[in-house]
Amino acid sequence: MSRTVITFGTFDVFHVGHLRMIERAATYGERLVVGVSADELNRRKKDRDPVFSEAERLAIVAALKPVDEVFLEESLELKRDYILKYGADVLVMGDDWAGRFDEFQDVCEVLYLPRTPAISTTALIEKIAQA
Ligand code: C2G
Repeated sequence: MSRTVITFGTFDVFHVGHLRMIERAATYGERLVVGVSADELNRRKKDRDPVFSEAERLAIVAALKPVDEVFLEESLELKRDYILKYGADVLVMGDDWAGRFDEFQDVCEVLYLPRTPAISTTALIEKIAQA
């Protein structure tokens, strides 16, 4: 049986932690669908604009070898709709979200994978700003 995996993220200032998460997510099925957070959602969530626009972030994620399909994640409240729309069998998230999406266990398997240590978009932005 072919399994569809879905994962979500902003993927701003794309780095190796993002890549590892996408590579590991892909190993749980045959098709990987990635929801990329909209600029507006990011503003609501993090109180700042992403460095790269949603169109740029979508283009970067779509170009990755393990990724079969991308879409714009407009709202955190629509997760169940996205899971059903894309026919996901597995939802993969970083463990910074551990427990937060357990409510979807009735429609798909929910997995939280450990994050890559010591790298983040925020730390990169600070490092670049100081350079
Ligand atoms: N990630 C990771 N290791 C890092 C940094 C990020 O494994 N050092 C993972 C995160 O856990 C996440 C993915 O990479 O699974 C994307 O990270 P973010 O862009 O920071 O995602 P976030 O803004 O938390 O968006 O609907 C939920 C949101 O869209 C998630």
